[in-house]
Amino acid sequence: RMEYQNIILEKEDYLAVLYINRPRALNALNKDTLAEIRDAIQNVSSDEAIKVLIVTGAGDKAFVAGADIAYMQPLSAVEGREFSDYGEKTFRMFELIEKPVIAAINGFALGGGCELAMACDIRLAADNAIFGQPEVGLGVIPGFGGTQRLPRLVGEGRAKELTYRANNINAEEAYRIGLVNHVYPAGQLMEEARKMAGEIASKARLAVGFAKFAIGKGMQVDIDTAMSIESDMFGMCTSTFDQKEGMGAFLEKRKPAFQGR
Ligand code: CO8
Repeated sequence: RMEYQNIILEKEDYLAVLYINRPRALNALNKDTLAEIRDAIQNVSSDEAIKVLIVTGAGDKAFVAGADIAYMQPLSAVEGREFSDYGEKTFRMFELIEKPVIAAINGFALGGGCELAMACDIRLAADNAIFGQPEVGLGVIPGFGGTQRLPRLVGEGRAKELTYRANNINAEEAYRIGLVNHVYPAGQLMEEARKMAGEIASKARLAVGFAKFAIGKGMQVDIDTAMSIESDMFGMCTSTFDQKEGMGAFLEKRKPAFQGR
């Protein structure tokens, strides 16, 4: 098992919490941190007990203040392309694991930090969170998926304005434009994230995963292909114990006892 220097992975019961843990650099992402994040996602993915993953930043100031500028400054073209690709593929893993990922955004979510949050399924923000894509002010563009996920989340016009102006926005504005699902007082953020994780974990685990798969794949393809992905996943659900149990419990007017199979 990999020894983590830049992240912390905690597990309690059905929940895993991944802390990006470089508070000295406001949790900025360098290559080692990305490598550890990959390892943690693989760990969570293969751990059957874990039903939900929460991603947050260590300390009380930052979620993630971006990719590490000191690391990127001297990069060559080949190295820059490779670092962008490495980060993109790392964040894509959050979308590909068949378990919900909740970002608990507890401060600065800038550049690569905003991009990390956007790769999660659900975004919850502390009221002091700050979002932005400052890249063009540094002579680069968002390179960890931001040029693609931001327009998908908030629409092309708003994504272009945020990207070209490179201005920061607060949690309230992020909520208004649909970048985050909810805003909570900073002191309550983790409690609310855990509450949501608990609600999700009480449902049929495989159905939640199949729903994530159907939404994720379906959003990338034409509507007819998307519908057939949905019916395939619906068929997968009817192959599970939990579907017989869930519908059986309804018909028998009792609470379901899901087993996650
Ligand atoms: N990279 C490296 N170090 C950082 C970063 C960062 N992104 N952000 C903060 N730090 C460091 C600071 O250098 C400082 O270190 P030190 O104490 O050694 O001087 C420490 O963290 C604390 O930061 P500040 O003293 O600046 O704290 P403030 O409270 O004054 O300011 C801010 C907080 C406003 C968040 C400020 O730190 C800041 O503006 N940070 C940079 C934000 C930024 O521009 N992020 C985007 C980076 S670009 C990016 O993410 C591209 C992603 C795509 C990559 C594609 C691959 C090629």
